[in-house]
Amino acid sequence: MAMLRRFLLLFIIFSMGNAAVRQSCPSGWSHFGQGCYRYISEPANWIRAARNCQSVGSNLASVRNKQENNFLLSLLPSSDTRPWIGGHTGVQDGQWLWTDGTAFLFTNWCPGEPNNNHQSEACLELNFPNGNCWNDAPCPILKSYFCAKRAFG
Ligand SMILES: [Ca+2]
Repeated sequence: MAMLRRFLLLFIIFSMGNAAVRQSCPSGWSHFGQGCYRYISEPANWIRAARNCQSVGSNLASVRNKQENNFLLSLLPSSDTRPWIGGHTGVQDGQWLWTDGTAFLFTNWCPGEPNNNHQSEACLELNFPNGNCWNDAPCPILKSYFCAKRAFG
């Protein structure tokens, strides 16, 4: 009976351990709020970056508030790194969407942006210089990027 009790106790502890793991993120991903985030340093154009994120069960990161924006900035290897995130206006000029389908509500545009310079800027880069703010940039440019997916549990 004591043996059985010990076994049950171990089983419960083990189960709780698993539950705790389920709340977090896979190895190599950083946890914030309900999400897991990964900075990919290998440069890619925006569409390739989006597809690379999809290939590992994620999307290019969406940014829903200032805290999430600051969290992504904190993961950058240097203050002048300007990665892609999931915002795009590829369907209709000026109509911004996130690749993960969430509503495009919060914005952190730099002054004068998005300017769709030369009518060729349909993708969103984080951390434009002099303000750590957002800029619309040409999608074919090769950049590092952020993937994001929901945390387990
Ligand atoms: Ca721009």
